[in-house]
Amino acid sequence: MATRIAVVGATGNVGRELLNILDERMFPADEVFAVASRRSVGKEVSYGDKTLKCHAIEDFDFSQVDLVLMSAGGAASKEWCPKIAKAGAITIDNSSAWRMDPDVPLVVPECNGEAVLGYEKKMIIANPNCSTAQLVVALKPLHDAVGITRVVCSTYQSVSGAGKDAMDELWNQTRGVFVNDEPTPEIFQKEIAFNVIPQIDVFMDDGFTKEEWKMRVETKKILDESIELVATCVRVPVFVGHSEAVNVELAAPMTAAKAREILRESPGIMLVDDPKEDLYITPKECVGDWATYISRVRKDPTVENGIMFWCVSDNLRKGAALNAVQIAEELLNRGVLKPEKQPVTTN
Ligand code: 11C
Repeated sequence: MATRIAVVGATGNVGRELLNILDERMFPADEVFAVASRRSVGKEVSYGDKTLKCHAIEDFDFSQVDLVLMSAGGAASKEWCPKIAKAGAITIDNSSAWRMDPDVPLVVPECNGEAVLGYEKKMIIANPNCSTAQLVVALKPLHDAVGITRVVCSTYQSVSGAGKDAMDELWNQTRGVFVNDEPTPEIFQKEIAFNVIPQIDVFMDDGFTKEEWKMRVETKKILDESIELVATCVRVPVFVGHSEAVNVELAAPMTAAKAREILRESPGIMLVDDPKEDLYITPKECVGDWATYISRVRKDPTVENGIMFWCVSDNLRKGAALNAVQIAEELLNRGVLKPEKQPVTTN
């Protein structure tokens, strides 16, 4: 297969990042198309120094591409991924629609890159939820070293995870507080400006939210079914960047210094950890970046083999668009995709 790509959902938060990251990482695409809903037809989006005009998904001929990077919501993914497969292209899907399908690999390249080869069954590869992606990058090296038995995670998730309208809601409510004209919540269940909301997605029968359930089942599918995980997911008034406070129980003892050494050497991770110098990372500092930042690594003295840390990443990048492009790179490195055009070389 060549490397002709369609980015579906090209006008959304993640779609725009997909185009930025394809360009930044110099992905050897033979051709790139921007695809969106009918109301976005003719809208322009940037791809490096080029401008692409959006095509309507209903009118787009998917047989002219090899790879689709899809970020248009679960309903669109459910409907379109099988049609795209019939047209002969692989979809890397950002929604939750296919993640737990046993015939669809769920991939974070730092953890299970080889799983991309399972694309063949349905021609779909799923991208995990943003809060899962950064967490498994951090957990993988500790699990490889001594085994993880249990994880307790509290998240502090930015509003961009809920889309562009959610970012506008935070902006308008914040402004509204100062001019005494606060709009009522529409996207979030409660006011998000100057507040935190312990609900992301719907509540399930056991009292957990769907976001908390996703973190549990997706971590198991990507890393190891034996890992137990509970999460409390909280929305905070931050535009971009998800943060997580993570408690890990290990199968064998490990010092905080050893955990730092392992994490420092591991792919996808930047360790920034010197509390005496106030060195730790906040969401504002990770925006536009590729890394999963880890800070405040310490021993949990309340359990036998416990390690705690703080983990921050750009949810639109590692949590979505960057991970999707890394999956495409895995397909390239494993020979599933082969660019037709020769890269331009200059002497
Ligand atoms: C949020 N994590 O921050 C969600 C967004 O399953 O892909 C991503 C939802 C998903 O609101």
